[in-house]
Amino acid sequence: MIPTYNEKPNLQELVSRIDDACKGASIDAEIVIVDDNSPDGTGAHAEELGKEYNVKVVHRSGKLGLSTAVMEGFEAASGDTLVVMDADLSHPPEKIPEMVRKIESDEAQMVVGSRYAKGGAVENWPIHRRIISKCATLLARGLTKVKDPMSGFFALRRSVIDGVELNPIGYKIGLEILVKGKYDSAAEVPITFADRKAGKSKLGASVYLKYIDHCIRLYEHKKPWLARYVKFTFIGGIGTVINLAILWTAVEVFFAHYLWAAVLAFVVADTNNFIWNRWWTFRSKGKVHIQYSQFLLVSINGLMLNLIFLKTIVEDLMPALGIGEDRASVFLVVAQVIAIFLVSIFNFIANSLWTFSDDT
Ligand SMILES: Nc1nc2c(ncn2[C@@H]2O[C@H](COP(=O)(O)OP(=O)(O)OP(=O)(O)O)[C@@H](O)[C@H]2O)c(=O)[nH]1
Ligand SMILES: [Mg+2]
Repeated sequence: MIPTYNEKPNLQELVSRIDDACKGASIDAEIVIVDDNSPDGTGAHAEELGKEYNVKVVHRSGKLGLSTAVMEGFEAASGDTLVVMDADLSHPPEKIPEMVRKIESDEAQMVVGSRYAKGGAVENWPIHRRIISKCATLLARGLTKVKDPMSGFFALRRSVIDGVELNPIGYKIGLEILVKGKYDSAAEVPITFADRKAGKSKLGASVYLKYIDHCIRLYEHKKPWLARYVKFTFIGGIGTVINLAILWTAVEVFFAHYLWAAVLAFVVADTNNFIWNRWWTFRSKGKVHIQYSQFLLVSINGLMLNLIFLKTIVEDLMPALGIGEDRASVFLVVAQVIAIFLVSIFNFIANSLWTFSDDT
């Protein structure tokens, strides 16, 4: 299964190396090329190669993305063991037999051609690309034990994706299958990843952002509560900064009473939290005004706890400890941070179970 977009200069070598490797290992391979109407004529060239090799070409109308190309290739392929690789000669076709053997002996149902397994390597990558790749791999750590989950070179038994809903927005379909697929064990075969032989890279900044978004969604799929709690806390953290900034400004600059300042800080920060949590944390599509009321109500209860806590600190604890005016505002801020932390746990549980319950 090879997705292609403007890969004409690489195709002849790729197909003949796959053919050699498979014939050498007595593997009866069908090469499926999914081309997105490449302007350089990759599609027609692939058809041409079909005269000499066992190549099936799927033509799509335009550049519809890597993941959906792979998914269409799965449908078009007739075999039971599927191998996905890039067309740019980054992935050594000579490793295909080893990967297929692991699947067919049932040692594993998913096999990744791995740059980061023992014996794997990357050739000629500039330092910034190595760092980006390592960071991206780190981000996927909690999703799978595979050391190179971002690899675009992988093999699987068809049953792994049978009935599994794959999200085509993801750029890294291999990672998606590792997370959602049905398999008992995944194995890695070390590969030396060569830089693309010819043609232009399709990597850009938006690809990285899409990857981060994809990872977050996969975490949500795998550990929904943990993922939502982390997002809720992250937004809460930003809300806390907003809250503290307003509290401080109101008290220090406008000489407001600290309780009124806390109320103002609460309303602004809470509205901000609501918007982000509804749209991002809970991806909710419920009725906005009802949810906003519920969210506020939850938060007001939280605020009650917050104010009782602050009042106790300021009016009982501080005089008892003999803390004077000079250190009062520092103490107040510390107390507020602790209060917000406790309240955030209460808020998360209440909003999950009540405000956004029908969407989660
Ligand atoms: N059909 C199809 N293939 C695509 C599309 N985008 C990328 N590809 C192919 O997917 C494979 C991987 O893309 P690459 O551009 O090599 O991405 P990369 O390996 O992350 O980055 P570079 O090797 O630096 O270019 C190649 O075979 C591309 O031709 C697409 O939108 N549609
Ligand atoms: Mg590549």
